[in-house]
Amino acid sequence: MKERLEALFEAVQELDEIIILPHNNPDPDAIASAVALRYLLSQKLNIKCQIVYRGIIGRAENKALVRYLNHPLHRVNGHINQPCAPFALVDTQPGAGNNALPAGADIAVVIDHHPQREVNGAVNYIDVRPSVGAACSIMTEYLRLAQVGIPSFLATALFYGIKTDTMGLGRGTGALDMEAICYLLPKIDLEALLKIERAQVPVNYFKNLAEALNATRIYNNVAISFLGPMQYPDLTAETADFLLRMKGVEWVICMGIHKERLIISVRTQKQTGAGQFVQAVVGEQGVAGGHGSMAGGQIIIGNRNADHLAEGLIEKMRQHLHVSDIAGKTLTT
Ligand SMILES: [Mn+2]
Repeated sequence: MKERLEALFEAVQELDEIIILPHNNPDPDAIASAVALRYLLSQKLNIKCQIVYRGIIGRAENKALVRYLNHPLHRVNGHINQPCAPFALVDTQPGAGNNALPAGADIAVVIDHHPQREVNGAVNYIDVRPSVGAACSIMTEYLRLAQVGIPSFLATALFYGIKTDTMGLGRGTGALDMEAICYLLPKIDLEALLKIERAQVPVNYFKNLAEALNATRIYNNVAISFLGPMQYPDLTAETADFLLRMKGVEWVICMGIHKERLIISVRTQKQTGAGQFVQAVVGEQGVAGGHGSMAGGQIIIGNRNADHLAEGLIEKMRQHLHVSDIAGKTLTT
């Protein structure tokens, strides 16, 4: 374990500056692991770290988290032009298609827990552990190995990252996650955590929720909801999390349109299969990936009709989940 930390430090020790890049539309695991890496590298090696991301932090809880952390991430539009420092990717990888990494960029570090991608080009240091439930658990391990005291704000963020990425400390939680949780728990600011988790939502949230429920169709143990145009891209993830609580439902798929993209979120009560499922359905049309029980994908709509595109995908999903013969039931009428 200690070798991992030494190898990480060796990979970056010559650097004065590093750009930390989480995946697009970063979730709590991506946000907190980016902040943790910045804390580690700046405290131990005095490296200047800037965290940048593409997309939108839309979910009220995630907005509350970045407020609590004092807005540590800088948003970039489109691609990052002329990067002046090498990148450190967290909760994503080169080739995953869900980050703003410019082509040909220098990559110093990759720390992730998604299935390993083939890497073209040189990366100084790679730590990809798909068996771990959250990137925050890996970052907690590094901080502990480096004997950096974890301040309460960071412990709170890391804990929340693990909690959300493992569906409330349940699914996909392994030994390293449990170790991290036990270590972080006495350090967290419970009041702040509660404020983040119970963040107040805009009035529009309830309109979105009503529309999402109206759009949901149930096919035996499968719930599918096509939300149409959305105000922020992680609304599909939020809705899918919510619908998975429905009795009898084992699979949830939520789709919606954000700007030029069709966004897909998949959740399942099963321990495995969500990542493969979304990859099989999306195929060459876009990018997709994820873990055993939570996954997602995106397709650039281009000059296609978005509704037709979504209908085609729903057809394919129903076939994959063996519910193509089942008539969909509405939820609200
Ligand atoms: Mn993650």
